[in-house]
Amino acid sequence: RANMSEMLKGHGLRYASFLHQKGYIGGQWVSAASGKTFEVTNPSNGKVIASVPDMDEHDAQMAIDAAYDAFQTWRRTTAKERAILLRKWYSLMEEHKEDLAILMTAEAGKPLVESRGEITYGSSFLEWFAEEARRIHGEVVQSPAPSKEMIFLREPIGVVSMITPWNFPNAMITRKAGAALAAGCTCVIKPAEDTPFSALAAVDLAEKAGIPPGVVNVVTASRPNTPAVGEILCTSPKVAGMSFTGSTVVGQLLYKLCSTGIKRIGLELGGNAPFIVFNGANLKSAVEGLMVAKFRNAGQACISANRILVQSGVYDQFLEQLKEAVSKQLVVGDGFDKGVNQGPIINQSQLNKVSAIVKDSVAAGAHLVTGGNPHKLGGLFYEPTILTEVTEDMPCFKEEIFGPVVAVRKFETEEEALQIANNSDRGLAAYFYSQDVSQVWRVARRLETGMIGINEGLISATEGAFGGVKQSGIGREGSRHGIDDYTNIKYICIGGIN
Ligand code: TXE
Repeated sequence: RANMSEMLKGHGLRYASFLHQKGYIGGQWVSAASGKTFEVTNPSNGKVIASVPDMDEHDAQMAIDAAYDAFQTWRRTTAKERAILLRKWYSLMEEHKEDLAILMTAEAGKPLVESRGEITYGSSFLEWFAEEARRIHGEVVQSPAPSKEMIFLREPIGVVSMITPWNFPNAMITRKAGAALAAGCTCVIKPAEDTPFSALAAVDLAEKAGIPPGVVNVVTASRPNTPAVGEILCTSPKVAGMSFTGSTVVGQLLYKLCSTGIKRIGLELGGNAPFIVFNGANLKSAVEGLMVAKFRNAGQACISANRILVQSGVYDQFLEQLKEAVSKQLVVGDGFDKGVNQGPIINQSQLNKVSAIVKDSVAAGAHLVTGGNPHKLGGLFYEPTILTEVTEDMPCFKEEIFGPVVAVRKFETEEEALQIANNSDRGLAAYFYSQDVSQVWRVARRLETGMIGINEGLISATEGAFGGVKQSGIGREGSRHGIDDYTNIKYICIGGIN
């Protein structure tokens, strides 16, 4: 650790104390009861950053107990009190942005500019939900009889378990925890095993902001221990709900586990976003939009553009401009190096997945325009890749690639584009470029996704309602709707009024 914190200091880390090597339960920084730990590595160079506790279901139960006890008092705080604490947490996160970004780049490999951007995005949820906390209103509705009054109260659901992914290790925590705390819930967070330090550093600041012990807890666990931890987080009678961001297959598993206790569940799962460029579109802005929607975080985003559909009238021109942008704009390397804008793939298993998708698609007849191999830097780096002549049955169109690979297909008519776009069991995001107003509405209405970017490649925003349809998930995060998963409506009927 000494070496690593020295190394991180070299990158500008001010407070080595942010590199927590303990879990956080009931306001205490704790080891696993078993004493076991696991190592976390930097995906840019494979070096060990430090170790964190390898907690199991017993540790998770302690965290649930702490959250349950804390809920009894936290639920009775006023919205204003909670808003003040959330705002304090937000300010501290802003103040320590650079340190948080350094930790994130070290464990997630993201270019430092992107890590800074994520902390800005992540902390913005705390500010947003600080404001929303004071606008969680009940309703008084018209009753069917003059002798009755009917009231709906909005109450916090209780303890919420949160399982979060490695691709946005800060924002996926604040987007959930900000909303939960605003509503009066408490939580137990199980961050991805690749990126626990961002979670622990965020919670360090929650503690410094004065958020009471037990309101936010973090349980770190290795892959082998994760299923048992996940099970207790879904099935403990003290848990009221689960909020998960990750793969569809794990989402399905957690959904099943939650069904036993009829727990509330929010799921943000994988996508397979179509990105459609129609004849007449502004090609310059379409290419710019695609570069952001595809290559941000090396393509490791659930709203990453996955299936690129280009109408025949602009196909050749678009492809030329795309090739130029890919060859000129992308600099692959260690996220700490200046000018780098494409970091490594998070781990070997994800790199294998990306490689296999490209290989199998090429074997099935896709044309490799550029890239298609591990990058010459070695390790977990992959070349920016363009595939054309893609068909719908190829892995690069059927699966979520989650890597820096653009798969392009030509189409003739709007109807054909819509059919291809909707021919997926996922429905998270879609993008399209068009200058035709009536086409804009037609296509927006017919695309079967939870979110659509029209002439825009960057749709994530605190104010936006983030979520999918089909197997991409349930519920919405961010926006004012982000609170809904964390509240119940209690209906009260008062009779005997004369
Ligand atoms: O996801 P996992 P992985 C997609 C993307 C990617 C694929 C696999 O396509 O290539 O999923 O990635 C925890 N019980 N997305 O394997 O396993 C795990 O510890 C309880 C999309 O990394 O779903 C981590 O905290 N928890 C996505 C979290 O689930 C379990 C982001 C996500 O990991 C568990 C990530 C279990 N049995 C991947 N198994 C998005 N929506 O942005 C794993 N986990």
